[in-house]
Amino acid sequence: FSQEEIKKRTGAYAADYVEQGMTIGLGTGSTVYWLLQELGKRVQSGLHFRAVPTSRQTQTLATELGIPLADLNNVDQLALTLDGADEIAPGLQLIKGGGGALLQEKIVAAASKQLIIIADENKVVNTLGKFPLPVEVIPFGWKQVQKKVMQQLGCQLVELREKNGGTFVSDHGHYILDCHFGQISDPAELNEALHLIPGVVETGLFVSMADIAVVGYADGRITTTT
Ligand code: DER
Repeated sequence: FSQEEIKKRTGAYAADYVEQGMTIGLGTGSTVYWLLQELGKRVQSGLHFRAVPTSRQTQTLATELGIPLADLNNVDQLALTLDGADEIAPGLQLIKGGGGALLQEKIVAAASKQLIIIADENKVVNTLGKFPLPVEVIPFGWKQVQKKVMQQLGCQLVELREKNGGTFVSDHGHYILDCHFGQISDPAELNEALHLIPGVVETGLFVSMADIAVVGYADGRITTTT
């Protein structure tokens, strides 16, 4: 199967986690895109649930598909959140944020009883860090954060994310620094160190947050890891 077909199969497979009457979190990205397509079909066939989106992109797509939305401030706890990831390491430690939605994704994930990650096999790694770690920062003085990540945390390359020839701005008006650590041996420690830098809003390190990873493979297998 092609990567897109793997994403489609994995996204559709994960729709089974959504049960009648649930209020859930809906992630962001190209794998979640296919989950949404499947959930849209099931809504047409009578499945009732409500969803808190993790980005404007997901909110728009969910609305187009007839998926009822909920405001996180009207919810005590979400039954589960289904979301993608950029890297999945042992212990289900994650790097997320490739799609630029990490802040809202982490808030929604933290409000959920369960975080279920859906991904293709390319996301599974032994150690985090080959994928540049997204760090969401306030625009004011972002170069100070860049300098500290390089000088204090020893990151060789820290790039301000660009989009369509300009600086990328997140749904919440922030910038993203993509930090090329190469290898992150202690995600928890790095996450804490980053949060101590004034101007850092959130990081793409989802440490001990995921409960299940649903991974699709080119040979057609779909595995579920807890
Ligand atoms: O930004 C994110 O964390 C998204 O979940 C995204 O990176 C997932 O990647 P995908 O588009 O390959 O599913």
